[in-house]
Amino acid sequence: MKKILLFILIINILSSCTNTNNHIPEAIEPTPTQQQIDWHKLETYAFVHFGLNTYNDLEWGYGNTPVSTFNPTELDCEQWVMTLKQCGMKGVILTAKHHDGFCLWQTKTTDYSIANSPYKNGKGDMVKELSDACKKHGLKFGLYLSPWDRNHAQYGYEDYVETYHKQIDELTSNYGELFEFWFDGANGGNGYYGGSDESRSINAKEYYDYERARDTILKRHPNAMIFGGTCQTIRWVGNEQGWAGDSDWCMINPEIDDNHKYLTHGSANGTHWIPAEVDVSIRPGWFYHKREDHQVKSIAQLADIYYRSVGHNANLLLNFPINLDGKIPALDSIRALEWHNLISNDLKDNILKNAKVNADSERGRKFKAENVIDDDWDTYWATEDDYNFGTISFTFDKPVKMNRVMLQEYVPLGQRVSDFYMEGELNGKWFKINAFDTLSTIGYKRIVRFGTVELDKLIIYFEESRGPLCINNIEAYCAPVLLTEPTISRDFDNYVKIESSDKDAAVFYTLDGSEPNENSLRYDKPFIFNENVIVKAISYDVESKNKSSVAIKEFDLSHDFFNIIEPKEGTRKIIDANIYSTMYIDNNEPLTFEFNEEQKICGFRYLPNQSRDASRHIVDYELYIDGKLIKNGTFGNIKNNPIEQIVRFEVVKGKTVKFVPTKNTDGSRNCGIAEYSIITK
Ligand code: FUL
Repeated sequence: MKKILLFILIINILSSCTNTNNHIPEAIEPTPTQQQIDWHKLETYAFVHFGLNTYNDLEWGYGNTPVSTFNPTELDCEQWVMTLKQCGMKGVILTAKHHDGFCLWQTKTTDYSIANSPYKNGKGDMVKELSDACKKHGLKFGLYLSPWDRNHAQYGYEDYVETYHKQIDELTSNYGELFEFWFDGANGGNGYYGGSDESRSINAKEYYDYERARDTILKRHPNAMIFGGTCQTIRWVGNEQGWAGDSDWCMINPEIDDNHKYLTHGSANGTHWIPAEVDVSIRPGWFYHKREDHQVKSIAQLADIYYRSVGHNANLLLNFPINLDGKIPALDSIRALEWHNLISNDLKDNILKNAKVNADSERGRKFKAENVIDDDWDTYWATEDDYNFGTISFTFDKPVKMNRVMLQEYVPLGQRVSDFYMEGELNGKWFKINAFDTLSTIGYKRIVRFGTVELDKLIIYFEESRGPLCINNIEAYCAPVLLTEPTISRDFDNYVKIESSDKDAAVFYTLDGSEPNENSLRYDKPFIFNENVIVKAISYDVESKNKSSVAIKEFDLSHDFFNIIEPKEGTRKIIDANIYSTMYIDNNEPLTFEFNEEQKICGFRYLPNQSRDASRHIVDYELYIDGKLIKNGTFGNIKNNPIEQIVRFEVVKGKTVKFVPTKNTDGSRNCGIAEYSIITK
């Protein structure tokens, strides 16, 4: 019996030597830890920024804002958690302490904390309240603890480092499991520092002793990811706008100093698996400001962020500022929910499910090409040794339409692919599929977007890879056309542009004030129009015949019809159609337009600077036509709501319009104007 068994064993060994096909492909280092693999699978989770800044309209509190101002009256962590869950978020990270040093938990390390605020008579603990809500509703919980502390008297000295580590100790001991710990990169500079009111600088790499922090965190939370610092397991993506590179490796080399240039794209030669996390706020600011209520990101912007973060091999950390009531504002919740529904709907029916799959190289049945559509994350298609390339095709019974392809590499064996492209075949004719961005890397997940194509065969060519291909999943979808209101703009050269957020949508418009429909003018490229006009436009799906709501934009006579005679300089900024470029003029300094010929003047439009944290908006003004005061007034809520201000009055015939700002929102010397025009119709 023993002899027979030995014989079978030898046969097996021999056959596996001759048929390399059944070997698991060798891992290509670096590879992720199991914890990192689990983190990749989270894909989207939330940030909440909340604290003293919220109650003082600040982004970076100086460290001296009175604790007494922290007083949420309707705080509801369960509302946050339930909202975030409904939006598909897998976890939430709270700013336990921001740069101002204010601590949201019952800490023994400082008096600058919730314990000395009116909230629950000093008995509140935000870290506990949120972690309890997370436990109750099944959301993961993480913490942001700013290393920079603008309140602490000893910041910059040894004592503060001890305090900081005690804070880490408290936060990692008392609040249950943490899935991520966030060390912000902003460090040193001016601050209150216990009343010293000075600038202090530190060497972040050495000062904070991140190694000790890592040991404390991982001892108690072995599954937690660490963001930032010198022992990070995930990396900042290099911007706060919501995108990772279209080429994005999970690897970087933390040993080299010039790491910054690798943040967005990673590096094929990176020595450590440190994948990118994309952090971005649903509003311009991280903290809540009433003045940003009109700037919650649109569904189209959020969808783009999703495809350029999760779809670019990164995780998305989407921030929700908490408002003064202590809630996620309704507008933000609704927007995020609509966005989640949109993405779920885009990626609902996988067209490849029933396709016939073929590949030009397979490592054996265990690694067959069909594994990419079997819904099992742990089975994958792998090519033979030395086949660092390969082709896979999907054939359909009848023609299908698609505009998204999702690909995943089996990352436990390392990230490999560095170049690929796709073709379609319809009725025997081949065509290249033109993706919206460059196709190079895949990694944990890559979603490729392109204009809808019809095909009966999809073929993907993997041109280059760091080793044999290991692809565990490929899906394809036909996302419905996104029918959002088009954006209408006119530039300095009078070109009118009407853009839909979805390249598959048609755009129809009118210039006579009538409602646009599919029989109106069809937009194909920018056109010149320098007179006053109302443009109305819709996005339209030719196939379903569905349309968006109507976008309306009014333009006044362009600068072809007038000169700005004072001030002498900088006036281009107010007619350049750029909502961020801003001209500043002193209070009581006139802005004067002189028309080429007499006009029927009946109002004006003023747009304050739309940049994040912009200030010095005009509050009070006077307006003269041919020397006569026609109107003076106040823009009541402009500080909180800096949207376009439109003022209309009875027609006055004239040639010269003098607009004089007399007071701004800040009580300072000058006023900002991003755009300005005169209504003559
Ligand atoms: C930045 C900070 O300075 C911001 O205030 C915010 O917390 C963001 C998430 O990180 O670097």
